[in-house]
Amino acid sequence: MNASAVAVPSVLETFPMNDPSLESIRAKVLAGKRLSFDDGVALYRTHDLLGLGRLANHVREAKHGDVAYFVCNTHINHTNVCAATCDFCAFAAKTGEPRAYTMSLDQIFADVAKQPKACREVHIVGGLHPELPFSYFTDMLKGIKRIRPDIHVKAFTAVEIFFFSKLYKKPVVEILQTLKDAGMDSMPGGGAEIFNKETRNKIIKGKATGEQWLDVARQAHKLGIPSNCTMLYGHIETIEDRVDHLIRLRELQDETNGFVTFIPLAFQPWEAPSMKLPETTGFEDLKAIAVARLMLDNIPHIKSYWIMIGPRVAQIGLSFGADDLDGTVTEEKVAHDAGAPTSQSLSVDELCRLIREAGRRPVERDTVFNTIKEW
Ligand code: V47
Repeated sequence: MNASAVAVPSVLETFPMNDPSLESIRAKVLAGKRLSFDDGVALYRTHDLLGLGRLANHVREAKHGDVAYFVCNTHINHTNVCAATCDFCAFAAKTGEPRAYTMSLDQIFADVAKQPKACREVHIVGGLHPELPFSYFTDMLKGIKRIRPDIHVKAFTAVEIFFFSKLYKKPVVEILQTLKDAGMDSMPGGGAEIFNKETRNKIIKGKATGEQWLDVARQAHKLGIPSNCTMLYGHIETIEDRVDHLIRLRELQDETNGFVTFIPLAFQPWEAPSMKLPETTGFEDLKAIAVARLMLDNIPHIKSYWIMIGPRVAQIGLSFGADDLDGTVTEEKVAHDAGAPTSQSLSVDELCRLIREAGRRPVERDTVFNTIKEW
């Protein structure tokens, strides 16, 4: 700063919090200090949404200024056949059910081939299919790279990797290395749900535990495979479960620095098989984004996932801690099978409009946040 310039105090420094229980957190945020478990609980409990937003926005702007990111991407959900039973999941089907499907490799390759040149990322997630050979996955990756060597393949959640390790009787590290060699560039963050064992066991049968999910992510990061992370909220989890989940992600990130983005996933209840619960509210969705930004001080990006919270709330999320809107997202099935009322995709123009109206600068990125274009 030039010697004669006067430092202007930020909004956060100037105005006290409406909720006095947030005052000590404000002091920590201004000092750049790490927040505790109790701080996380206080943030979730507050009704001062605007105060919470101010705190989160302070951190968001310190990290990313006025930029908001998006990616031109597409989703491939190669199979919905799944050995696990998750009460919240309307996507999964058992073999033999009329709605069960598995895409052939040729169908997958045709889907990739029809993507415009501007598409930078293919996001691949499927059910835990107990009968596919491992070569289905390695051939899938190699084939996609043959068709589009320039496209980033973000494929297979930690839950799928753990399942492959059991099914094909190979250590996780070997599965990861083989998939990396075949073309897997990074991993999506799904399947984390909620780590707390008691809560997880009530809603999930037959898939990786929280510890196993974290261990796969750890091993991936050590092999140089970056990944995202998620938390499913708005079901039976408690506030303490949510804070515990965020802190476990933060601890792993201290160890590996391999997480790129955190995505809060709002429970989509409409077609969920055995969870009759209301949809999340705008208040809860914005809190999930803001608390994540404040607790996850070491994870660079927080996503406002318009597919699950709708473009209207996602846009406001850009002032509550989020710096990314995900992307154009064609062909998404997990949320839409659960009845998500959002559209199947947004155009670049629509994403840019949402971002500009929120007072941010739209920047198109690749999966690992290299800038493709400032719009
Ligand atoms: O793994 C399943 C969750 C995940 C429901 O990494 C549900 O960039 C809400 O992980 N309501 C898939 N959530 C989505 C996902 C994701 C999305 C966008 C970007 C990235 C990324 C990852 O959705 C599943 C599961 O955790 N899920 N059913 C439901 N009814």
